[in-house]
Amino acid sequence: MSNTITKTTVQEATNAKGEHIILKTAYDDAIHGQSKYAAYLPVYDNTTKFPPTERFEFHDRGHNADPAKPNLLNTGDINVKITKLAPRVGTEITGLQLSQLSDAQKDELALLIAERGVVVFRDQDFKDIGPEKQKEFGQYFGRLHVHPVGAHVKDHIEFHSIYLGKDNLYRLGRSSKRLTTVGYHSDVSYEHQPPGITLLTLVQVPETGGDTGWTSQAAAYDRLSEPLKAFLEGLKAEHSGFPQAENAQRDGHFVRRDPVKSYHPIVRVHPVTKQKVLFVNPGFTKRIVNLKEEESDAILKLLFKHISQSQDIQARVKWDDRTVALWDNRVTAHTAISDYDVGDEGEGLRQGFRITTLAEVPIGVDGTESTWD
Ligand SMILES: O=C(O)CCC(=O)C(=O)O
Ligand SMILES: [Fe+2]
Repeated sequence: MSNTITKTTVQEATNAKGEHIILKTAYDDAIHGQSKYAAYLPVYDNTTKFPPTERFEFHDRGHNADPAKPNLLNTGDINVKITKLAPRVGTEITGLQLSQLSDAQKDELALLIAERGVVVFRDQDFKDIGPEKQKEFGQYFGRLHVHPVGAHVKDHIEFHSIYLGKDNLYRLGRSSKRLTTVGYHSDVSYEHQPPGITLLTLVQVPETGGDTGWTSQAAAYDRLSEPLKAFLEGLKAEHSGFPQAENAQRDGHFVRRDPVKSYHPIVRVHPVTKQKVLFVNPGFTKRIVNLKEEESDAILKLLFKHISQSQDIQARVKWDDRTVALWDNRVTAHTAISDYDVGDEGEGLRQGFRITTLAEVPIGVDGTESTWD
């Protein structure tokens, strides 16, 4: 689907370094220009190119945490409430402000996110603390990812803008040829050092709908039979950023970094919890290396169905505009659920932003790392 259903303008602007750029806005300024969160609406820097990402050292903050998490979970504060979203995945916390957490609390949070897959904080002031503090919070957990093609927010290319409204149907367009909007994925898993923790918050939510779903890739692995586990543990799968870049190019979007592919272990070991997880997802995993095409297709189809349809290893979160979700892409896959009618005035507007941190080169059960060409 093309951009004709997105209201765009092209402006002369400067980037964060003060360099001259061409900035494409992807919303109707007449409607949203004055809105409180206009600074988080989708834009595209159509000038700035990024070189390939080079390998870097990653230190997982979860290593620093006291496994009992006394600072986060046992503060003695009666206002803090912690509940499980579902037995196998997800924890919800109220009574703690992300913006005020100490380093010890953030370390314990990193571990909790790894253990529970996703942690949802309610009644947060996070969306109002400003982009610099938001970025600083994200950076605590790892280097920030710049999406190779996605919409960002003005002056902050590390923020991935989430927006679906009548003036920008791009996200909907991507799924209009399919029966469902559900598409489980682990964020940009094609990267050589794919994301650890992603943070997502919404600043405007539809009347109802627009939930997000998570599935536990650790539980997905645990459910497999022992022979299938043993078979998959020796294999790698190709995760590709090429289709995403080709679609973006076809739709007139700027490709700021050349697409990459990685060959990641199918069974990945989390560096802190040592959990084994099934690291394939329908969004980006294309084939199993060394298998014949039909073998690879059949096994991936089985695994994708397992991940997407096993509601007994999933959790679904209903948003409000003071909710922040943080998930570990190494142990979960997730999907937006675009069930609301964006064409309906009362029903349809959803806006937010995502901050994504990069983690280690994935490691398989036998200690071998991912590879790339
Ligand atoms: O909008 C959502 O609910 C999730 C979007 C998503 O997958 C992402 O931002 O990574
Ligand atoms: Fe995502």
